[in-house]
Amino acid sequence: MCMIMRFIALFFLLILLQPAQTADVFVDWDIGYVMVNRDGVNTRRAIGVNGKVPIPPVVATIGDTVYMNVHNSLDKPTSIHAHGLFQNGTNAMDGPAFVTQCPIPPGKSFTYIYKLMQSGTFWIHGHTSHQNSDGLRAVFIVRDGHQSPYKYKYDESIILYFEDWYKEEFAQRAADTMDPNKPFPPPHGYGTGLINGYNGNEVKPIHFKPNKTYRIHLVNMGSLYSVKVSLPGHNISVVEVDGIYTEPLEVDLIDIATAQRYSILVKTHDTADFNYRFNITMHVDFFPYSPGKSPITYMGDIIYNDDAPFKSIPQVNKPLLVELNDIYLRPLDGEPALPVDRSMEIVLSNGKFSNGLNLDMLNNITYKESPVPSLYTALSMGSLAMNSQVYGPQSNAVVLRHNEVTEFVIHNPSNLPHPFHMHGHAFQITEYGFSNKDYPQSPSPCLPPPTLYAQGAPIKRDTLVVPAFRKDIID
Ligand SMILES: [Cu+2]
Repeated sequence: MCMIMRFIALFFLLILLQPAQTADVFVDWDIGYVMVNRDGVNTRRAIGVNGKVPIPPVVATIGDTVYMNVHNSLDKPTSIHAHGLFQNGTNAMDGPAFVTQCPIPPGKSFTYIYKLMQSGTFWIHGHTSHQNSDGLRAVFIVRDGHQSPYKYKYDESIILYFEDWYKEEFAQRAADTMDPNKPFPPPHGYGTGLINGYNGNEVKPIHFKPNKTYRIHLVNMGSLYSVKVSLPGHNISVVEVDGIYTEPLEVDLIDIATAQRYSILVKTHDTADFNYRFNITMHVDFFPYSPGKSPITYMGDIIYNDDAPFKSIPQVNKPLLVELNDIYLRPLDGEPALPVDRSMEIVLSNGKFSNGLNLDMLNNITYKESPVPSLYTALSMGSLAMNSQVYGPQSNAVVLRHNEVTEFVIHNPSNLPHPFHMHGHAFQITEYGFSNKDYPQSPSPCLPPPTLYAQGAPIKRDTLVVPAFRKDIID
């Protein structure tokens, strides 16, 4: 081979050895009604994509640009939100109707375009009229690129996602819940758990090879139920929450509220001598205890070897379950608690309105969509954009300044736990304690639980649960 040919060969070899370049990812979603039987009992109308429910996960890589073309084949407006993405610089692609865009009318299309600047576990769902609850939801995994700072190694990854499913469509369930003349919770409120899209009673096994490390993406896409996940006989190490990498935290059980996500690493046993089981318990704290309805426990198989017996894990040897709590998690980047520029209180309450409905309120306002998307108001009002009044009396707007650190003290003086989610941000969770706000349902004076403070770097995430009668402080 002459010298020039060698150069050419070397040149081609170098091109082949280049790390994978970022790419364009095209996703086509035709949103329409589908008749499905998801709970094994009832066939009902659901909202699916390209004629399907469940909707297959979307997988991309950090640095990719997503072109998500959405066509609306429903008879009502729709829009799509990628939950957990900051959309920094692409705010108009976030998806909530009348906040960042007008919804997509029936028969029309819209293309969401954004570059993926984060990696981890997310989900994509309808953000108009709670269409997510009727099936319009899919897991969204953003893989790390070659330049990933991620220090944990794993051999393979698995997705486990959870949904709740009901006989009635969401609109019916919401009307019953808001009707003060109907019992709460509504008698038909108990749902069926779905695991990886299918009835939890028929959950497919997880296949493990010996001596490997698996990353399991856990996603709760449900609308009411929290999900407790455990893999008895295996150690669980949490390494990611809501797209934020964490210092590894060993736990026995993870309780995942609606819209929350986790990645866990599981090291498998050295040999394939035994098979195991995993447990998924779905629960809603405000439903009266009724085993088999709430909580509902589903059991799945962990198969190492089709011919091996199942290993029973004796309860006596089991140490006290360590339930995961945000306050014990640390972000991998070690960012300390930010110095606070200003503090605001958010108080949750519930009231009966002149329209006869029972509605929840934040700071005594029940949210109503503005006629104009708030983002458009912000972009068209000039200096008045800093005045919260211009966003409409019931949009309950709070105007934040760029790069200012705002502390939110979120009070939940009600008797129901509530998840809170913030679009476009991951917030630090710095304190967690008993709310001193008056509320008719506050428990009779007894010793309140101690206040917990984050030690060192507080965890950052985009969805947290404020338990009943508690407050959380986030920055
Ligand atoms: Cu979101």
